[in-house]
Amino acid sequence: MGVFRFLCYCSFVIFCLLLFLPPDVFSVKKHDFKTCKDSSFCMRHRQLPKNSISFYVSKTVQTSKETVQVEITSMDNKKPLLLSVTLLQGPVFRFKVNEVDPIHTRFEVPYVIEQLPKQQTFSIEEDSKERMVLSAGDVKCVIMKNPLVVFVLHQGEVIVQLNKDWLLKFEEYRTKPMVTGGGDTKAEEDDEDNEEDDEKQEKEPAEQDSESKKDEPPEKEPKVDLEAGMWEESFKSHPDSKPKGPASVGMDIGFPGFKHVYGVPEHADSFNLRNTLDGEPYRLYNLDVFEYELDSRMALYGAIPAVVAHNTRRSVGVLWLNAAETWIDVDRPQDSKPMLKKLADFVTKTASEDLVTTHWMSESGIIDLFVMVGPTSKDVFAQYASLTGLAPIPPAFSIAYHQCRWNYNDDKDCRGVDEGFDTHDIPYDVLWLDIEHTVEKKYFTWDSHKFPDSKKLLDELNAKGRKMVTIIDPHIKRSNGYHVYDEATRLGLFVKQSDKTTDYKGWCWPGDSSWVDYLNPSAQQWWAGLFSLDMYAGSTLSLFTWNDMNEPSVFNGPEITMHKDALHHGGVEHRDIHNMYGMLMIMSTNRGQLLRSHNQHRPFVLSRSFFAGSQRFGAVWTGDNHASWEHLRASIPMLLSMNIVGLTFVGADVGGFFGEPTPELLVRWYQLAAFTPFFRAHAHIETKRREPWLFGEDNTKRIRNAIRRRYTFLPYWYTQFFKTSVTGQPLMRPYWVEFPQDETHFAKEDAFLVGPSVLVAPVMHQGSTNVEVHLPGTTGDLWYDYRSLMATAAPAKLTVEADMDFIPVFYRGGSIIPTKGRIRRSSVLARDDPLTLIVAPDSQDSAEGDVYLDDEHTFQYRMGKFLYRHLTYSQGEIKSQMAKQIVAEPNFTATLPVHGSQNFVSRVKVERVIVLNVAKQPKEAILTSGKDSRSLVVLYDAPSKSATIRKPDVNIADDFTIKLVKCD
Ligand code: NBV
Repeated sequence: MGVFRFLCYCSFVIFCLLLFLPPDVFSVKKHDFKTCKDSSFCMRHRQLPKNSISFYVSKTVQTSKETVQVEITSMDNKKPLLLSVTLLQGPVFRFKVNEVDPIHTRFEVPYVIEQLPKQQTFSIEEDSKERMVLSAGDVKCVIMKNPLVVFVLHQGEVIVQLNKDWLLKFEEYRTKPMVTGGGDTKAEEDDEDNEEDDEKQEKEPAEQDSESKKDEPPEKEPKVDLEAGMWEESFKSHPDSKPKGPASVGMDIGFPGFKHVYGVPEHADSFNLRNTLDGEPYRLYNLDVFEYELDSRMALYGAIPAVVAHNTRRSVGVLWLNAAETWIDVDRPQDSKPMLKKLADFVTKTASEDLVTTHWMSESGIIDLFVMVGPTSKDVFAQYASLTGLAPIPPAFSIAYHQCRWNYNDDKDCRGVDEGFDTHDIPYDVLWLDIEHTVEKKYFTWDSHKFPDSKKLLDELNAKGRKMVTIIDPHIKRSNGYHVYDEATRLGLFVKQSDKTTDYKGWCWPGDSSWVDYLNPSAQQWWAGLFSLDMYAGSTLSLFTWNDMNEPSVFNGPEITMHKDALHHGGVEHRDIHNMYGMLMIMSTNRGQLLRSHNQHRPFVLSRSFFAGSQRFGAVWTGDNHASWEHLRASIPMLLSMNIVGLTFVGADVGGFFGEPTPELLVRWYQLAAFTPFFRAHAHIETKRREPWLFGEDNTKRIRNAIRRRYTFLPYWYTQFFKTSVTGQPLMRPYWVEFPQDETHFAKEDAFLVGPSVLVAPVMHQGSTNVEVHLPGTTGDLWYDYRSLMATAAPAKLTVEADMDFIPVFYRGGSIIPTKGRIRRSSVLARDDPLTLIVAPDSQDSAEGDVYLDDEHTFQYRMGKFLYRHLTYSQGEIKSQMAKQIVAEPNFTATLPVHGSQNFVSRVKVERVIVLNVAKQPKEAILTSGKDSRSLVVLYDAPSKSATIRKPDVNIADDFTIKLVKCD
């Protein structure tokens, strides 16, 4: 035991040393992480030949107007499973497959579906020997009975097909067979060199019984023992005792008529998912991957098992609700498959020849599949939000700029940085403290030498409207006398080892640690209580939280995470909940922040790990990226992938966490990130300091401008955050969300839109001073250059000059964008500042937009204390009215939770309106608001054709019109 502890200690020390070596020396250690071949269930599913084992409907259990339940039986093992089909409002079809009478209860994911949408009724149009047809309005579900294949149709078009390739595989729990000799464990040596492992595997002849030989794949692949790893499995030196044996589930999901599928974050890969059959499947298994590599399907910190498929006519989405390790193959063959003849009667529209098939494989749990029918992408996003929840409006400070580094060392350092921003006239809202601020990495403590009076520091920053964030990780130092450890031990709130009694132990930053079991409702409650102001000494209401390492990261664990056979509340194996551990943590942290303010103040939590539904609890960042142009480029597809599956408040470390950015890279990073939802600079402890003013006058000016640009657009951002909070629409959008028919941009990932109206085409190549910008749309659509204010007709491809001072940004014709022009130290100080409205008319000389305001930090808006104004422009006349619906979203409207209330007292005025594309100098403008009618001065800039209406000084809460008067 002593030797073991010593060895553990040595490996921990080596691990830590590696972390501090100059980052360039290392790149990702691939062999620390599994490939599909190292994961026995992945192999068992992946090697299933298509159309080899079919299921058939063996019995109808229940049919009602709301649910159909049938028993389905595999030709292979004759064991029945229960398939139930329901239709939810959306419409969303839900398909569940579970064992009929399992020997262990199979895990069903809690907390993600907050409130199930209402069930819809359907009629059973047909129930014959061949098939059962469920129908409701535009949608149908056709269950072909033998072999079992399920089709979802919308308006007569097949949009999703389940089990078309007969890849449905469900490993029922069973008792372990008596093994004579040998065992089935394929223990591997703890080799440093993975190639040796590979060789060894290939040399070992696979033992296969007659049953598995039947399914033997074609000779081309090296033989793999498919029986191996069923009852015990090891990776490197880490055994997995698998007490319940094999329990995996899998199925193919096809999207006929689609060529493009997106989603399943988190991967550092292209936005448009690739064909995986020539390599590894996409893996979802939350991991702390040191120096992650790009263009890779390796798992990263977070997992959302959902995809959206899109073509020129429609979008459709699926959510595979399973929190266990999951792999997804994507097959996009060139040749099309003929439609099943028997189905042809139902198909009124024929999809194109395109077909993308995905193959989902999870280690345990059940199949719980939601098919979001669309038909527009905006419908899919709303349907996804109706299942997994909406991202609430964050406190306004959190969408401004954040300054972080590992570490701001002490009180003096923090004050120095804070003053630096003031001296250099750069706004910022939040200063972050990493792990070094604690006593020996004991979270919820402050090192009193470094921070003798944290409250004073917090209060002084708060006086300038600024907040702080401290890091709180889930690993708790095993140290008697540390209140968090003592209490969690006493109350039994840690995850347990597989022996069920001892607390799970591992190594992390504090050394010997245990992990809080956030699945346990008592642990959630207790954790939340730790944030109360009297429990968290030295904290105030202006201190917020960063949850890192919550995959969870366990330095000496398998793949640097927790053992799968560790046990959670209720005897649930870690294997079942792994991908949602991080979400459970931030859920509890979020609850803690709510509790400490008696539900008065909006929480802010940043998390590295995430799962479907995490959007309800906080923001997420893309982890430890690198100061390289490649990582800058990768940030867009990564953030877009998250945004289209509900995770909207996301960003990447500005400058790159590892390594040293050149000043040019840093400037370009700021310019791009100012247009991403979460905007934070961060750096590794070993990097040189990189506060914005350390790179020479010119670069300070450029970074200052980039950050100020963020502050200028904050009213637009805040309005978008509000709209996302009621509609579930992405904040950062790929072109196809706004231009669904423009196929040329379906794979685009070097430019994006913020909301519907602002297009961003960043500079992401060293030395580049121009960008090729594609302005999407059809003839008649217009775009306006942010700098020159000049209009360009779409569709267009133009080379836009982008010297070091700017990146190309365009306003969409037809929109009105609220901005604020005054420079303050923080967003809070600008709360009552007046607005500048930018009117960018379309070719019909009309535009619309909106602006949302509330107190920016409480929940009063839920009681109707907010303002939501609808702004319109037509033929020289601007109008502001109370909005009753979410507008300016083509094809999508959502009614407000509280109809456009005027209860909120606003001091915000409109100080300027800039109307673009005005052909001639107007004479004046007439403002009318209630009884007030005034003439306003209009300045005209002939080269840009922009008319600036000066000082309307009307409160944004008031109804008003401003009319441009032409010269005679
Ligand atoms: O807490 C230290 C870092 C943190 O700065 C970073 O942002 C996290 O992603 N943390 C990871 C642990 C160590 C990384 C090498």
